[in-house]
Amino acid sequence: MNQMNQMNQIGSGAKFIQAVRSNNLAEVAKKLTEQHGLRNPHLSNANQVDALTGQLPVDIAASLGLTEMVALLKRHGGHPKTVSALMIVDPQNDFCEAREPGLRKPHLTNNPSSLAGTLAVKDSNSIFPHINRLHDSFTAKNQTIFISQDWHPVNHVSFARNHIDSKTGKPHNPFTFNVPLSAKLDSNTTISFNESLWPVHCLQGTWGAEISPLLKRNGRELSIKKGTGIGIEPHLGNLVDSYSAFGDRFHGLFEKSDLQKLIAERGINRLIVCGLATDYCVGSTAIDAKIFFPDMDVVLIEDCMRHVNPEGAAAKKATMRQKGLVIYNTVDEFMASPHAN
Ligand code: VGL
Ligand code: ZN
Repeated sequence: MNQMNQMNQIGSGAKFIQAVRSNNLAEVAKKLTEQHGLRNPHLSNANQVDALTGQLPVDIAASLGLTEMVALLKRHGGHPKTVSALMIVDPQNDFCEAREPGLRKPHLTNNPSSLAGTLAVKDSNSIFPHINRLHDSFTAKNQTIFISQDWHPVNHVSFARNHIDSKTGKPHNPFTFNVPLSAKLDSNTTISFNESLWPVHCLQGTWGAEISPLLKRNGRELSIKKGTGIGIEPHLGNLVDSYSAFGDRFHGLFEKSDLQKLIAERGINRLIVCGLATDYCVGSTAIDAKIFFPDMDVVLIEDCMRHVNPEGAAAKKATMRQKGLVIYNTVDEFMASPHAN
C-alpha cells in the first residue's frame, strides 16, 4: 500500500488527536490494526504509542498525529484521559479543635462549636476553607468526592484504655506510641506489630465521629467507613487499626473498605488526598493508593492537611515523595499545576 492510500484510510492527524482527546483510543487502535496490520494496537499510554509509531515511516507517523499523540499522553501523566477524584480523609469533629472558646465537657454545654475533639489535631480547622475550594471545583466538574470516617466500636484496638500496661497493671495512657502487640491468627501463625494507642475517638454514631460542619457538602460524596471492626473474626477481636481509607495496615487482610473497588469501577487515575492527619490516615491512604494502583497520580496539598507529630509528618512526606507522590504547598499552586485539570 502506498503512503497516500495509508493516509486516506486512516484519516488526518487532527482526527487522531480528537480521538485521543475523547478517549477513543480503542477505535484508533482497531483501525490501525484492521487497515494496516499493525501488531501493537494498545494505545493506552505514551510508551505504547511510541512503539506503534516505530512501526510506521517517520513522516507517516507524524502526519497521522502519532507524534503529537505521544506528547499529549505524556502531558497527561501517561493516561489518555484523566479521571480525578478528591479523597477527604477523616474530617471529623474528634480530630478538630473547638471553633469557639468555651466549655469543653460535652455534658456542660449544648453549644457544639465550643467542643474540642478528643484527638484534636493542632490548627485542624484552618484546612477547611482550602478543602472547600477543592470541593467546589470537584463539584462543578461532577468529579467523585470521597469522604472517609474513622468509625470505631468501644472495644477498638486503638484505644489506650483497652490495653493493660504490663509494667503498671493499669490501662495504657493515651498517646503512647510503638506499643508492641501480637495476634494469633491460628495455631501456627502469630503476627506482631506496633500500635499507637489513642484516647477514645470517633465512636460510631457519636458527635465526635460526625463530619465537621466546616466542610462543604453536596450530598453526592461517597462515604468510606474504616476501623469499624466489621469483618474481623470475633475470636480475633478488634485486632488491627485501619489508618488507610483502603483498609488495615496489612492491606485489607482483616478489614477492607469499598474504596479500591469504587476507584477501579470509576476508572479513577488521579487522587487528590487531603484531611486529617498527615502522619496517620492521610499519609497511609495516599501511600496505599499508589500500592493498590501503581499508575495513579497521587497528589497532596500542605494547606489541606495537618499532622499529629511534626517528625512523623516529615518522615511520612519523605516516604511519599520517594514513592513518586506529589505534594503542593497551596491550593493556588495545585490549581495552576498540570494536576488540576
Ligand atoms: C487517626 C489516629 C487514630 C487519623 C485515626 O485519622 O489520622 N489518627 N485514628
Ligand atoms: Zn482512629
